[in-house]
Amino acid sequence: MAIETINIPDIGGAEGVEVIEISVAVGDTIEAEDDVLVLESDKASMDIPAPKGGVIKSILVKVGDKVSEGAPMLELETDAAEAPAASAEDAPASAEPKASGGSSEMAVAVPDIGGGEGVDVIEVCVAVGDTIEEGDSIIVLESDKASMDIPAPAAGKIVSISIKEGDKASEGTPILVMATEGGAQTESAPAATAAQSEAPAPAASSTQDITVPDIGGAEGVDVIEVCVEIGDTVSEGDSLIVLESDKASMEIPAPANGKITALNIKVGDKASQGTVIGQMEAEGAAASAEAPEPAKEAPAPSKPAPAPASPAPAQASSSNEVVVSSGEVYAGPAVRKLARQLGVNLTEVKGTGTRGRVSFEDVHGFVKNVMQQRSAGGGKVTGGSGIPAVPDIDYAQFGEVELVKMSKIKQLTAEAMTRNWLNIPRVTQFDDADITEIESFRKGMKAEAEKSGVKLTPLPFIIKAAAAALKAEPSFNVAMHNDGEHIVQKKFIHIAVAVDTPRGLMVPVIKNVDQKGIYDIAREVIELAGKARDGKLKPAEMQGGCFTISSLGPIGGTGFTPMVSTTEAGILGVSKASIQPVWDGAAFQPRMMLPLSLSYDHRAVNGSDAGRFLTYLSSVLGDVRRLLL
Ligand code: CAO
Repeated sequence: MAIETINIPDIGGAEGVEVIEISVAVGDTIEAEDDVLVLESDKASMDIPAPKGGVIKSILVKVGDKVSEGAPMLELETDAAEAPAASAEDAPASAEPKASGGSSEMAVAVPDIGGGEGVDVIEVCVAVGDTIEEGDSIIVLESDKASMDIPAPAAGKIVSISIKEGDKASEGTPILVMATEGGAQTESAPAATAAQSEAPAPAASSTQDITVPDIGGAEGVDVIEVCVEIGDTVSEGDSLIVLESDKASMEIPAPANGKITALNIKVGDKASQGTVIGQMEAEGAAASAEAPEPAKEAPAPSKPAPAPASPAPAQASSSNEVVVSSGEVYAGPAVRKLARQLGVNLTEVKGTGTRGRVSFEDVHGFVKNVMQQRSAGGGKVTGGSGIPAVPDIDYAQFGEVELVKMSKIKQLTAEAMTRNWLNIPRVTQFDDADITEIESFRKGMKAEAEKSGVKLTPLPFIIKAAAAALKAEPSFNVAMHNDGEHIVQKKFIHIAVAVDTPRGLMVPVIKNVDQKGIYDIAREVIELAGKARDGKLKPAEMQGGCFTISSLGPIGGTGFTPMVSTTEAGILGVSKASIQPVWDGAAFQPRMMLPLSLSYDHRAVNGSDAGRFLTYLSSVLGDVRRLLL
C-alpha cells in the first residue's frame, strides 16, 4: 500500500477554475475514472475523474477553491504495485510531524472524552485548506448521553482529515493534521479539550464565580449545552450554558464582559439556582460576583420552566436575561454560535442529522435558501414570504395564447397589491347611503356647474363626505407604523382617488379636502384624472393620502372589497347608485341608494371605529346640509 497525491489533470489550459462540488469523502474506496470533483469555469463545468482506484485518505481542496492543472486534489491509498514510487510504510499522517516553511504540522487526535468509547462522529466541521483558530470546533462527537464539540488545540491550516461523519472515535483516534504557525507545537496528537471537559483554569485576582441565576425555582435542571470554552472572551448576555427541563430550555447568559477562566459544569450535569457554572475574569471592577437575577421582563419560568405561549428563539440576549425557548432545537454549541452570528433562528432550521440534529450544513443551507428566495423574488410578485410558489403552466397546451408584457405601472401595482395583501389584515364593511337628496341637489346644480367648467358627478360629494368622516372619526385618519408599536395619527386630510388609465391604475391625491368646496374638488378630480391618463402626474401628486376612494359607480356592481394601502387605514369602494324601495315606517319609498364598501386595516382600526366611520359617512351623504358643517 502507498499514499499517492493525486493532482488536477489537464483541464484544457483553464486556470483558476472553481471547485463547485466534491463528490467523494475521506475513507471512500473509489475506482479509476470515478468522479471525484466538479470544476466550473465561466464556460463549462467539468467532472474530474480519479486516474486510479484506491482509498481516499485526505481531500486537499474544498468547495470554492480555485485550481489549475497540477494542483494537488487528494491523497489516495493505492496498491503498492500501482504506486511503486510511494513509501511502503502505512504510517498515519498524524504520527509524522513534518516541517513546512515557517510552520510545522500537528496531528490532532480525540482528547479525553470522559472514557467514551466508539462514540459517533456526527459532524466534521472543517475541510482541508480551512484556516482555523484555536478553539474552533473541528468535529462533533455524539454518544447517547451528550454531544461534544472537539475544538482545535491551536490555530492553523488543515492539511488533511482522517475522520469522517459516521466513523466511531475514542480517545486518541486521529482526527486531522494541521499546519500550525510559529512551530511551537510540533508534537503529534496533543490532547484537545472538549467543550464540556472540566479543565482547570488559572486563578486571577479579578476572577469571579458565575452562577446560575433565578430560573423560576426549577431544581436539578439538565445542562444540555455548554456554549463556551475556557479562554473564550464573552460579552455580557452571551449564552454560557443551556438548561433544559421537560418543558423548556433556558440559555444562561454571561453576567459581564470578560474571559472564561474555568468551567465547572458539563453536559448532563444538573443545575439549580446558585450552581457554579465556572469562573470568569470580568472586564472592569463593576461586574458583580455572580450572575444577576433575570430582568423583570425576562421570560423566566415561574414554575419549573413552563413553556411560553409562543416559542422564543433560542438566542443570546443583549441583556442579562435567561432566554427561554420551548422550541426543542437539537444542535451543538458551535452550530448555535454560527446561527447566532448569522442571525438565524434555529427553530426554523430543519435538522438533517441523527435525531434531527441541526448541523453546520443545515444552517448554511437555510441561509442560502433564504438568500436565493430573496434574489429570485427581488421585490417582484413571487411566491416568496413563505407562501407556496405558483407553478409555471404552459397555457399553450389548452389553445392559442399570447404573452403580453405588463406596463411598468401594472407591474408596480401588482407588487403593491401583493405587499398590501400579505401585510394587511383587511376587513370590509358594507352600507347603502341614501343619496336621494344629494342627487337632486347635484342635478339641480349641474347646469350651473357646467357654466363654471365643472362636471358635477357624485364623486366630489363622496370625497367631501369622506373628509367630514375623517374629521369626525380621527381614529380612521391613521397608518400603521412599521415598528408595530405605534400608529401614525395624521392631522391633515388628503384624499386619494383611484383613476383607471390605459397604462394601469393611478391614484392621485387631493390635498386638504376639508378646506375645499365641492366645485374645487370636482375641478381637481378632473385635472388630476386627466394628468393620470396622459401620464403627467408628478410623484408629489400621488403621495400623502389619508384615505382612498375607488369609484366603480359609472361601471356597475353592488359591492366589492377594495385593497387597503399600507400608508393608510382605509379605502371606500363606491358602487353604482340605483333606485331602491326603502320602507319609511308606513310605505316603501323610491330612494336613490349608493352601495358603499369600506375596507380597513384591522391592525390600526377596530370594528366599532369602522362602524362609526361608515355610519357617519352615510349620514353625511344622506343629508347634503351636513356637508356644510
Ligand atoms: N353611481 C351611479 N352613477 C355614477 C356613479 C355612481 N356611484 N358615479 C358616477 N356616476 C355617473 C356620473 O354621474 C356620470 O354620469 P353623467 O355623465 O350622466 O353625469 C358617469 O357615471 C361617469 O362618471 P365619470 O367617470 O365621468 O366621473 P366620476 O367623477 O364618477 O369618476 C374618475 C372620475 C376619474 C374616478 C373615473 O373616471 C375613474 O377613473 N374611475 C375608475 C376608478 C377605478 O378604476 N377604480 C378601481 C380601483 S381598484 O381598487
